[in-house]
Amino acid sequence: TSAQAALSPSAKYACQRQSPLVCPNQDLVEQLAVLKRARELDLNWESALSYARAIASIKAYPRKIQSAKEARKLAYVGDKTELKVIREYLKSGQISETKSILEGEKYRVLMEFSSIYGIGPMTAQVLYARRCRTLEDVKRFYKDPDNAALEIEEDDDDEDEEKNVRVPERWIEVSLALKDDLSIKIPRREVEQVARMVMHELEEIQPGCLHTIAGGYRRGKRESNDIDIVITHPAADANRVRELCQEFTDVLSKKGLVTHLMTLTGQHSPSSSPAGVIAKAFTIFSLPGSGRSRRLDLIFAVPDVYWTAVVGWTGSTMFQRDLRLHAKSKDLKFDSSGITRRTDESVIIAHSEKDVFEILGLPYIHPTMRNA
Ligand code: 8DG
Ligand code: MN
Ligand code: MN
Repeated sequence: TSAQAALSPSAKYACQRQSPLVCPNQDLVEQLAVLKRARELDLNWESALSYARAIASIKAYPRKIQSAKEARKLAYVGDKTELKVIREYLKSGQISETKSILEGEKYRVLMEFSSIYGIGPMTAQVLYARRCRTLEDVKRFYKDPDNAALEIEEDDDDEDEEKNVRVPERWIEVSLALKDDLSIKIPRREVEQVARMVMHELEEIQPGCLHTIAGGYRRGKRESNDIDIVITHPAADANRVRELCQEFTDVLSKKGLVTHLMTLTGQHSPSSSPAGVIAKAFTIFSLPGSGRSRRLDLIFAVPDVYWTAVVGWTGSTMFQRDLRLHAKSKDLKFDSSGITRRTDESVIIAHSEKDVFEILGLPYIHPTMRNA
């Protein structure tokens, strides 16, 4: 089919390429990722995106790159800037700018600040400009009421859904307080354990729910930063989905399993999803016994958008970004809350994950190959 033919390492969109977790050019990719991150932290989005595209393209390339000529053939690698550093890497095994960035103080400080949930590059820059250099400085900064009106954003580029969501300052306080726990990555076994416990609790208030553990876990990452679970119930409408989300987080809170509720959307947030077909709870979950705090994202979806939600929340961010762009090129609109025709806004329902790809005219790509 034409969709199959489009599946190639040099295809335009990341959602048309197989991107393994670890690729033959992994070291190059990691050195380029430092440049990308540094551009993000400098608020140079255009350059960051350009590196992100080059990185995603290299991730899908199935052989070790031997020459600049070979690299130039890849989508988004032909640009002068990228090609120059790749040439340097191929010659010396090292990108000198990457090395100097990693040795500098500013990058290290901004990386640490932006690792706090709720602190994005913009806020990290403000904190740095206000002479914060350690997390202790940041804590002190937020305790001072004169500093209260900081511009705060989530480190998240989910363009369509989350545009208007501001992260409240108390998240940052919570994240700072729990920083030691939250910075410990979550092994797969524990992701599964938390999901089992969560679904067991859910069964008590609403039997018959279906779920998929999404996020990096589903892409095969051995350790995750948080746990993302997409949930539906065959008979739930939009109202019931919102209700369930609310009810369930209440129950988990009462039982002490959820210690903090960072945000609950889908209530009266018009930006979240058009018909309120998705409700989200970003929480902090405390695993009994271990006592360790973990970030847990619960996404409740009506059955009609369950599979688009699963695809959306499986990521990666770049894979999802290109799903949207690819859909747009076909006059469709894709996001976690569904697929619609741009011409008449009619809704197209996907009945499986494969269906999502088929509707978008894409070859199916296994979750472990979506690490663009
Ligand atoms: P990890 O850092 O959690 O280990 O990796 P991840 O699982 O890939 O990242 P994530 O921040 O948990 O996001 C998972 C995917 O969910 C990501 O590719 C984008 C997608 N996503 C949505 N909507 C939203 C949203 O509102 N916020 C966030 N953070 N991600 C969203 O579809
Ligand atoms: Mn995740
Ligand atoms: Mn998440």
